[in-house]
Amino acid sequence: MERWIGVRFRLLTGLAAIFALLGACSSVGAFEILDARIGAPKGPNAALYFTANGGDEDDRLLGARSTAASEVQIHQTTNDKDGTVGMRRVEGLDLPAGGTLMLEPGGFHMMLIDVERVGPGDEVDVTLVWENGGEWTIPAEVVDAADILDE
Ligand SMILES: [Cu+2]
Repeated sequence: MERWIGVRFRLLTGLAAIFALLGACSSVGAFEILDARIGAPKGPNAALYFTANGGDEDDRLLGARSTAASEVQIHQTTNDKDGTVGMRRVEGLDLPAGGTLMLEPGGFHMMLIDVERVGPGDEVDVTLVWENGGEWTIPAEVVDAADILDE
């Protein structure tokens, strides 16, 4: 009897933990996406940043799309020797099992090309395409670009 209670309690605790996780972030199956945010665009393009925590298997982010943009590309911010800041397109980004992939200012970002007119407080759905994890649509909040750079 005591043992049965112990097992049942553990099961309930596990379920509670799973529901807490689901409520806190976009987490399906093995890995999770946190803190998805878009810098409010001042021109035709906008940058999306997020953190992805890997699951049991290696994965790779292959690309993305959004109904709010004509195209979504993976970019890396570059710094030339003369101090010029630019960016280049990247084919994909690895998310190792148990590892973390961070898209943040000065590093990697997803570039929303020809994005709709959106401003702080708006939410944009972006579908991320993973090699093993399939397609995930996540909501990304549009925030003031200055707030992102201040982080
Ligand atoms: Cu870019």
